[in-house]
Amino acid sequence: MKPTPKSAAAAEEPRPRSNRAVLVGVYGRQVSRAAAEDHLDELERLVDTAGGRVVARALQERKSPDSATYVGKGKVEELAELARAQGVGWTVFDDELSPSQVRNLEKALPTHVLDRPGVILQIFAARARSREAMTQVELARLEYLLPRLAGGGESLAQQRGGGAFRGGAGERKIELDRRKIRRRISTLKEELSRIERGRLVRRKRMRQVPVVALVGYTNAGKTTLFNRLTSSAEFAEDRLFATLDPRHARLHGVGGRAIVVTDTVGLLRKLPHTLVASFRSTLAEVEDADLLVHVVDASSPQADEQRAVAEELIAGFGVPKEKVLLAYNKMDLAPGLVAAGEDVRISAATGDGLSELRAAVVARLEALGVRMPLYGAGPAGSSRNRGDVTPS
Ligand SMILES: Nc1nc2c(ncn2[C@@H]2O[C@H](COP(=O)(O)OP(=O)(O)OP(=O)(O)O)[C@@H](O)[C@H]2O)c(=O)[nH]1
Ligand SMILES: [Mg+2]
Repeated sequence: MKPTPKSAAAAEEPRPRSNRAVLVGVYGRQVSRAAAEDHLDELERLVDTAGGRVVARALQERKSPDSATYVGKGKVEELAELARAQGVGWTVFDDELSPSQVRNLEKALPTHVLDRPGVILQIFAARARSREAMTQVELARLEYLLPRLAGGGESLAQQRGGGAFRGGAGERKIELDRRKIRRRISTLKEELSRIERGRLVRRKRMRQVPVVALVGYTNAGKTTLFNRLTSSAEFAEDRLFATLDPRHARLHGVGGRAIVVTDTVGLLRKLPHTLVASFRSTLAEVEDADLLVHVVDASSPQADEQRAVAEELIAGFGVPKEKVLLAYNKMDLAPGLVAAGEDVRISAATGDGLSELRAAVVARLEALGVRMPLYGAGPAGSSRNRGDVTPS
């Protein structure tokens, strides 16, 4: 796009240090208006989780996103005016922007420019706790950044400081040296495969015990359920991606059978490809599990879509259907829902349905021919650990 005098001016304006954000999406041939609204709702939660404050949303009807500016030149000018009027620091687009779109938008808007994968990367960066997750995040960010470096990409580079919305980080200009970044990427990859090898060794040692992985859309209640099933106190909160590192613990209340439960990172639509690739090893937990409990937030108006997105990702990991048990969670908020067949209705918050879930897990593992060793008559048999399947 040839810069108009107006957009050239925007390029020189200082970009405000503000966490005020405007969300931008498009609808039209492929995406209905209602679906686009839902996606913006989710983007708003993502931005909120990342520390931004959404002050306005713009939905544009187009056959498809504009190749130069995503929304088209006229709309960009409107967005620039809105941003000036409202002191907006960030314009956040609901889809992944191409490097040239980022460049054009940064020229035309007096704000930083961010896209959905960029927001997700920020959240992952802020939440990663283990060395593995931190390495994965850094790798994903650099791989995301690299193709966007050719001129522009300024806002994206600044995200490296972590938590762009939280201010401060945006001020420091980092050196955009492709060669250095490439070198760093290969170092990180080596480091990751070393960490991964260590994990494989540990996993081999645990082999005799079947593993049940809790999977599902972010915020479905996996960690809350994990805590209930294993009596641990992991961090669960009403934010997206509360969990970034899988945890393992013993499943309680299954009559002394040895079963390990693992909590996993939440799934999400439009998950950045770089992230999926880097998190392959974390998600390998999913491929390796003997059984998946797919947790669905039954109270969400988007429950069906979230379930479909998760199912597609799960199928993409190569997991056959028989290995997935569906658990409709938050039934305390959605009492009307009727689950079909072997699906289980639960409330991780109140504990309702958990004994049925435990029984269903054991039954399905048996049906799959998975051996569940019994813990010996060890002294560790507290009544909670040794409780039977039926009453929880
Ligand atoms: N009412 C109700 N709320 C629930 C239930 N289960 C979980 N929640 C709430 O839902 C929110 C998300 O729960 P988490 O357990 O963190 O969800 P998660 O699936 O682990 O989320 P990520 O780790 O972000 O993928 C928290 O505020 C929980 O308290 C439930 O059965 N009923
Ligand atoms: Mg969680």
